[in-house]
Amino acid sequence: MRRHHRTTPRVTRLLGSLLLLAAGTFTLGAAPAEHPSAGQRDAAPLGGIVPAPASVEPGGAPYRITRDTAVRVDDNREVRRVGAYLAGILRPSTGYRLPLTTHGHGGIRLRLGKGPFGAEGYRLHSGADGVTLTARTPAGLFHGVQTLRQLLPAAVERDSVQPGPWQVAGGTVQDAPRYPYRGAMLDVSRHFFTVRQVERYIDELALYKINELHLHLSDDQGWRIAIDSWPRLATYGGSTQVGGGPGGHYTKADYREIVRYAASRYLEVVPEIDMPGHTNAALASYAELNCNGTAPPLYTGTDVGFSSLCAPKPVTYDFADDVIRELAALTPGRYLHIGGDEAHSTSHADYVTFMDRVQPIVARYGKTVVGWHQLTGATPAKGALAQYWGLDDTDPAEKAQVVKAAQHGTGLVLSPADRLYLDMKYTEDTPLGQDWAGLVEVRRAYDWDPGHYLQGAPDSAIRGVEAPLWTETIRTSADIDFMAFPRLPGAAELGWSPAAGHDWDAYKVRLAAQAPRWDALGIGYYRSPQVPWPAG
Ligand code: NGO
Repeated sequence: MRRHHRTTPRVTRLLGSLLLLAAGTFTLGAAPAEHPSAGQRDAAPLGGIVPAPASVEPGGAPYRITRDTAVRVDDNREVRRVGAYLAGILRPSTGYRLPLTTHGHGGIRLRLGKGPFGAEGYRLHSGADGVTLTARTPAGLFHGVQTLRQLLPAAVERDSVQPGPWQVAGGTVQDAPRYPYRGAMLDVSRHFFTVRQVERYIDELALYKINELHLHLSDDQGWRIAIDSWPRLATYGGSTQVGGGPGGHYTKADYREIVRYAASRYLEVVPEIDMPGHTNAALASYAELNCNGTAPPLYTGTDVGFSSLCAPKPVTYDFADDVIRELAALTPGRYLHIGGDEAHSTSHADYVTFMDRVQPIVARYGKTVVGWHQLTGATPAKGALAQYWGLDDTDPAEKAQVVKAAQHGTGLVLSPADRLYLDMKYTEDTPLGQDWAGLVEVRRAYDWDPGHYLQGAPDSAIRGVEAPLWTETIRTSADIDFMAFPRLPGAAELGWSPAAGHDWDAYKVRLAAQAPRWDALGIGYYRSPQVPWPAG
């Protein structure tokens, strides 16, 4: 692939941003040389987006969306749906009709076509006559739409009519992700989040081309998904949360709605039932799941590592079978996450027995196992993914165990806690979050390479990255936003953009340019001093 934009000398860009900063009139975009006219003042230069596209060839006349613009789609249900989604974003702020049509020419065109796009890539071509997005799949078109969104002025995100002009820089973007797994996790157990709150987060994730939503559905403090064969899990086990609030759970209809909404944004839901530890909510709901036959009380604290399912008891596997069967039936996605972290109250032998018995259940119901990387201390099933959540300085022996599993075919999703845990405080003054893995400022979250993180792990084993948000201290959507922004877009870029273009100095300028968009979307964020935010 050609890399015109990427070869822009770094020094020039850096100098450009410094000059802008010095002038105190920071405008959107990384490369001032690409800011020719006043009408373009507020629009991003081609490529000045997050995550950075694989290749950008700026040039030619820009395209301006006007009241005569139509959104032209292939005569295909899904393409039409992506077109309707795009029009839904553009109509309120432009005030234009933007009709969806399969006829005519010019305007904004969404088409399926052949090309080097892979399953999720796209090409965006912008010129005087229109913008054309081409992809092999609707998912590719959807990601292309996110690029188009970011190329338009931030005011396009507002829900009332704005002045415009609505101009897209001229040129061609050719784009495809580095990794197939680009995830975010939301812990809905420690604090419960409603369907609407989850959907809000999904929309935020989609803007950055994240394609996996991992839901941490059970933990010591709450069981959040209705299971018909074990109804007390949700009705009793879900009846509280950290600090003792009312908790809550998803009915099957709620969960299906989340899955449907995620799919409409091209995200796959990865449900997690954490086992055999982190199970107090289940143990409290059913006495027979406990080795001693006695149900403990519900738990609303934040300690970890004290609970365990009873590996020697047959009923444990009936339970696991029922839960996995019902959850798999609700889940169109490929994966089912079985946790496996911090089983400190389970002996190693019991842990291995448990995983040996539970992993085949996941396979029986047609899903692929994902587990936290402690799973590599047992025998990961064929095709399983292990999610690494250690630190840069985790014990080399523990890392070696993960690397060895990767060499034997286990796929890896990287979530280093001192890089990608969105619940870590930014600084010691951050009012929310924890600091057990250290403080994680924006640069630290971005500035590492998933391809070279675990020495010795084969390239083919690295399936991608995931940014987990644990919610011991997180209660509201505003809390979610503050911890996710601005670190989440960095995680997304690590998963999407080519390693060759990774550059903090260029990234922080593109990141800063996102802030007016977050303002327009009502997303509050941490104004890290490491990022050259626009004034105001
Ligand atoms: C750990 C622990 C979770 C905590 C989280 C808080 C994993 C995989 N297990 O991560 O239970 O909520 O840290 O940062």
